[in-house]
Amino acid sequence: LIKGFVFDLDGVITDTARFHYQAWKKVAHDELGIDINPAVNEKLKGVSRMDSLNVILKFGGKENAYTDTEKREFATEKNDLYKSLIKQMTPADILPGISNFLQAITKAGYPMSLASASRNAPFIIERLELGEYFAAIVDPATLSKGKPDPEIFEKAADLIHSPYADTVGLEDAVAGIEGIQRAGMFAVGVGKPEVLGKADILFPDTAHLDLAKIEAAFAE
Ligand code: B16
Ligand code: MG
Repeated sequence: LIKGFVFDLDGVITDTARFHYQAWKKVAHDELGIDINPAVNEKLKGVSRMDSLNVILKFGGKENAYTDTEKREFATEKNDLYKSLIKQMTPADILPGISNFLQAITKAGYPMSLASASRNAPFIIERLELGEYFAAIVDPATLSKGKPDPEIFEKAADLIHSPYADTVGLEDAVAGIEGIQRAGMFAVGVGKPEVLGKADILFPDTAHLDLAKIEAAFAE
């Protein structure tokens, strides 16, 4: 039986990827002389702040051009810009169907926690006014490895005392689905079959998420 749900944030609960992209695009252009494109942006999803910077530097052929101190400054500048963008977020930025889905899970009595790589996740949850639904949020500063390592999902399940085999994880990224499955959990994908074909159950978008279907697929 299902004992708990662990959620990714960006791409499942809200679309913060567009703000990450906007902030990285400016810092990459202004500070690094690198012009990133949507294909690079795809590679930043679910990846930590520093790793995102490294992806961009590699794309621009500048992976060894800066000291660690300089890199930290670029990351801080990006985050300051990002924070000014997410300040404008409101509950209207919750993805379609998510509010109803969270309500249904709560009504069914399952605890939920957040497995987001973002250090800004608590602030975003507050802006979206979804704090009441999540019993816990993993602090990514405590992680030694990023997705697709299962660590973040295991911590999220531990925080709500949900045994891994009885936990359902939701993700929109390949690395996230892999992490959920490596943790021994049931993976719910949100996205295209070409990308997320490995998920245990797949929904084309958040509006189609259906708790009864997940429970039935889990019980199979
Ligand atoms: P921050 P998720 C991830 O969120 C984003 O997808 C990724 O683009 C970002 O770099 C990462 O959080 C770190 O975010 O700079 O705010 O700490 O998909 O794991 O919810
Ligand atoms: Mg995501």
